[in-house]
Amino acid sequence: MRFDIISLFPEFVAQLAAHGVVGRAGERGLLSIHGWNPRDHAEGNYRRVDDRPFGGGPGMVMLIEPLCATLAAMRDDDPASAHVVYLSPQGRPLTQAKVRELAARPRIALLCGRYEGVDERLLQAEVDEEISIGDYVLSGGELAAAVLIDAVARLQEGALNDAESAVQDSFEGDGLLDCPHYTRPVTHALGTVPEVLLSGNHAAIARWRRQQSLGRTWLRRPDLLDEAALSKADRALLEAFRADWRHAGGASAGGDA
Ligand code: 9D3
Repeated sequence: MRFDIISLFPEFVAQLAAHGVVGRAGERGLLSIHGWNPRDHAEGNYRRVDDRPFGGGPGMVMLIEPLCATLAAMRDDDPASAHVVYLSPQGRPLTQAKVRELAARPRIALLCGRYEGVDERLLQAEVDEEISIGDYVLSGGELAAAVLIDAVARLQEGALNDAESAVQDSFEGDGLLDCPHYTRPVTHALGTVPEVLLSGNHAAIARWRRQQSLGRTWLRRPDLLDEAALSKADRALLEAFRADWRHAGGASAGGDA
């Protein structure tokens, strides 16, 4: 899979992607990342890439021409068609379902805005979809691009080691949050390890983990919990978790809404 990053700081995105799972996917030949800087395709002594917005107001808007020239250079380098994504606060929120969809594409171009954004006409003509990574304000699209690349790269066949296997992750598996994890020592000033995990009873351990996943999802992310879609066994585990929670003095507000 090929990523083309269009950004005033393309080496920043490439650097973020040089480590961990993404870096290894690159080394394994599963992924290549190419950076394109509109500044290199801007005209004149000042190599302007932005200008003041028509209608007035604060901030600057990225110019059409340097971006058109950048896209032309990118297509000249490889004419294979690219799915063009504009990273912006106005985009659809990135979800694991969207990540899966993007991971199946052979080539994605990521357009990163700076300043107030990009001239709307360029977006209309060149962008296939607009994506946000969440409801908070970043300084530009570069970190969002790095997030998207990381999430997509780890779904490439062969990118993960066994220990990192994607199927067990929240969202990737059954849409529940992960259960708590413990390692040595068994007794510590900070507390002890739940007994069931030391019991050697694999069925009981699996049941406990499932219950913790259900309970934590109910407490922390009730929006992820579609109780109607749970099996009868899951609903019973969750009901028992709630009973324990109330018994331990947990606020009833948790997931009762
Ligand atoms: C102070 C700037 N804003 C005026 C209300 C608008 C604004 C413009 C550009 C806010 C942020 C940005 C830069 N952000 C991104 O390019 C961006 C982003 C984000 O800020 N949040 C979540 N996802 C993304 S993807 C790209």
